[in-house]
Amino acid sequence: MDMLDRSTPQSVALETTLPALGLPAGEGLPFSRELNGIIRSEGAEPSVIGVLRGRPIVGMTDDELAALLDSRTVEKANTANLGLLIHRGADAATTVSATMELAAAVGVRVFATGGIGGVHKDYGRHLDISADLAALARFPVAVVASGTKSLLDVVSTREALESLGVPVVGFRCDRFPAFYLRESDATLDARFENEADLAVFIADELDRTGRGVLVCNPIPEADEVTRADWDRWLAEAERRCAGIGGRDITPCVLGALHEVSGGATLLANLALVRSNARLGARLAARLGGA
Ligand code: PSU
Ligand code: MN
Repeated sequence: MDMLDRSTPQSVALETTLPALGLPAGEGLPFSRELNGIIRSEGAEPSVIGVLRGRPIVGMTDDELAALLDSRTVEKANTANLGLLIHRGADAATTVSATMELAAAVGVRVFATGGIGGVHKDYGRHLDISADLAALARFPVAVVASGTKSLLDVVSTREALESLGVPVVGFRCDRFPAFYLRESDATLDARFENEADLAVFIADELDRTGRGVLVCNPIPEADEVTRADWDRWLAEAERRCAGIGGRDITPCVLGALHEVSGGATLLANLALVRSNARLGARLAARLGGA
């Protein structure tokens, strides 16, 4: 396969579904530049991952990312359809699962994002479980995230990770975070206090198992949303997305939340991704021996 690899030993993978489909139009590129700056300031290297005209790229330039974000036909790629989109020469934004697969293919071991996909709530329709969960059990990448999006069934998502045998550890937290909220009812396998110790665990665990690790970093306290606001916003967002399913449900609910909350969930989303990029960079700098 024709793949462009610009990774370095200090690379932090970044996904393209977030800028392409998770943020309002026009905000993806400036935010990506900001993340790149944060990662470089910590001595690591940003590696934005996506697919342009059928070619996977690890370490997209700003111009390449701009082309992807401008593409009218951008598709959302997970591990199920990634190969088909490559085969068809498509433009594709990679989700957590597809980003992990491409990162692992070139040996990138750290990936920072917002929240992983998971088990959707039961709206009385059918089962919907993100490919992100199985990817964590398949690819040797440490994913730094603020748990799973609180619009999902958070406790079932945590249980599914356990079933898949994925270690779920917290950075300075005791409970599985729920994206906009620092805590959920679910627990973690361990708490880590410092980056050096966490980096050693990650290196050993990825080497030992060839599988992934989920590193949970809760949203900064100052940016957390209140439980009461959250419950209200989610109820309204779910009403607006009634009848939508499959790969379109997450972007729909995220977009509706941003509107219903007057932009508050968007600010929270950006804040937690920045924080995860910083932690990912510190880990990658240590893993890469910088
Ligand atoms: N987190 C965000 N915004 C997003 C996503 C996560 O803050 O847009 C994306 C990620 O790419 C994740 C995907 O992998 O949503 C999950 O989609 P699905 O439920 O269809 O697997
Ligand atoms: Mn799904």
